[in-house]
Amino acid sequence: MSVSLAAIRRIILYINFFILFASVGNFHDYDSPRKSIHFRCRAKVYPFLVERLEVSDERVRWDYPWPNYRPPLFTASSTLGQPWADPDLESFKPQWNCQDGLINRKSYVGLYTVQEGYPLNVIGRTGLRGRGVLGRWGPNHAADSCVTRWKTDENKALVVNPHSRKPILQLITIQKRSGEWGIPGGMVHPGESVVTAGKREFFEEVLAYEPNSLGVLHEFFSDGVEIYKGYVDDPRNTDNAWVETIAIHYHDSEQLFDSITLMAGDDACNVAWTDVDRHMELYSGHPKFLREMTSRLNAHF
Ligand code: RP5
Repeated sequence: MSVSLAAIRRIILYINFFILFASVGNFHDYDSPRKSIHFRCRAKVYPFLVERLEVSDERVRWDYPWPNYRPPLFTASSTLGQPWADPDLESFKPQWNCQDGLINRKSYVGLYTVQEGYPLNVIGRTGLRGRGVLGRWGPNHAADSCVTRWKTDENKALVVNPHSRKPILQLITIQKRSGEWGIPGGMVHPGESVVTAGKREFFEEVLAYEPNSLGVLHEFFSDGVEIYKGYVDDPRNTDNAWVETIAIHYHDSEQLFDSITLMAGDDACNVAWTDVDRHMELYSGHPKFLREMTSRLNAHF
């Protein structure tokens, strides 16, 4: 049996992500927004076993003086020459902070600084320079689709949490190949709208492009509510490249999903309805969306 170089590279990448996520753990402090927005992207180990320079909470902000700050530089060779990735900045001069042809290089957070030709992370230091494993310098725009339903018992009655006395929401989650669970989503393609990207990723990862579900869900997906727009505490972020997203909430109040079989596809290896509460462990900055969706519907959290 022969194994291709690409397959070996892929396996190494998954192992690296597994080590990364195991070392990061699931930190989300709902009572300390400042910490929870820029925590995972300071985890020591980065894919390919690159190590970040340690950045303490008070040193995150760029205006905190740190004259000798010179973190390691890393841009994964696996991203070089890919159609979804920017070229090296030596020869490539993108239009920062604006719509650059089909690529949106604006940040939802505000204007970011460009220093010596490199965009600076709009939140602050991460302990790593370069583009890491991300495709774009500056903001990498993503879209996330949060699909929920009420949890019901065998008689179709709402299941209520005995402590909060509020009904329990269930959310469609996918398991990434790294082992972590998250909300279906992915990067916005050049020229694509965020809403279209969110739907496309959902159909790829949750319904494995099942064509019959498209018709049933067409109207459902025209009725979403934006619950988050901004920076994501993604473990892949660096000082010069970071993820931002728009998360859209779709609630299935008409039990449309009762007739739909979930089937993991694309980069998801499992898909499931999961009960929502504040202890839920989710990939990247996704725990942030849980509070919004539960408070919108006055559900248990
Ligand atoms: C997360 O990474 C975003 O919220 C989005 O879900 C995801 C996009 O990255 P890929 O899944 O496309 O790698 O930070």
